[in-house]
Amino acid sequence: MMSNNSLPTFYRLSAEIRRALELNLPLVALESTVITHGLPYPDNLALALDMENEIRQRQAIPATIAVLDGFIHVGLQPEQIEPLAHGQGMYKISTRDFAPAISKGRSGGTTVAGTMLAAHTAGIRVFATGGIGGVHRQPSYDVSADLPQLARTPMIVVCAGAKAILDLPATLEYLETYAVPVVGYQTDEFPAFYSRESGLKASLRLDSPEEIAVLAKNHWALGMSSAILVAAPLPEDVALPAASVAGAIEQALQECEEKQVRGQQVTPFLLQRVTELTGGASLRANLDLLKNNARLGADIARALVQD
Ligand code: PSU
Ligand code: MN
Repeated sequence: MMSNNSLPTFYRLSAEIRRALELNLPLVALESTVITHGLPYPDNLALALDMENEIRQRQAIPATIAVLDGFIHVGLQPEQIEPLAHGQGMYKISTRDFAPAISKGRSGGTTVAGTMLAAHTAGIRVFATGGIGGVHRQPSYDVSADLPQLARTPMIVVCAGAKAILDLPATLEYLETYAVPVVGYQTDEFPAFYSRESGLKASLRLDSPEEIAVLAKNHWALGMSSAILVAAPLPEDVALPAASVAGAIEQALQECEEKQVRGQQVTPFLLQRVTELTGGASLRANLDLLKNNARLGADIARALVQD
């Protein structure tokens, strides 16, 4: 169990991560539900390794987080990422699912919420992902555990906004209520994952990693224990027009309702259907924005350890 300076026994930090924490080197956490449930094989495997490389090229250290045989791993070897990418028997592990996964010795990918919990416990302050979960448009009550975790975890989370499968205005209202500043990175808007615009405003615009680091330090100096959500629009050359994605989203939502998909299957079902219905362009956009966020995460992590 947790004692002074030590983690619960079911945590496994790689030697590289332990050393980086001791020396206060820039670290960027990465989630793994995007590997197990978010992207098809083999793109998911290539992507996981590419994100790590992008972070290393920017003089930061990647900490991919997953649960393997009931242990929470922080920092994975490529041979530990491989079975996650194959996906067979892999659980989707959000905050609710940690204790069951640990108790039963399961393996799986950690969601944004799950990754935040583990990364924060390990002492990591920056996390790069693709899209966060949020308030769903339907079924009638479905709010991702990502939102309450953002409300209670002092970390910087870099994303490309949230997919328009969600109720984006309600998602932003939730973040406002729970004191999570939403930073538009080099934009005034909250981006909508495949599209650079949503028509909704971010809380503020910041144009550099250094300004984001200062904002985060001020936020936490105020006694706040919530996250800073940095929303970076995906690169222009891979962005899809919002109108071209809207039809696919409507159809996916309708099928979700007809098939009565519920609980933790809702998000993977919608993501997969939207990907199928929009074809290869959306997959390319998804991979590019993840790498873009990894680079920004590394730059923010470096800014955060300076001074
Ligand atoms: N959005 C994406 N891709 C993803 C996810 C969300 O565009 O892979 C994953 C993330 O891991 C996120 C999770 O934390 O889905 C949210 O699932 P739920 O809505 O069941 O909380
Ligand atoms: Mn849900």
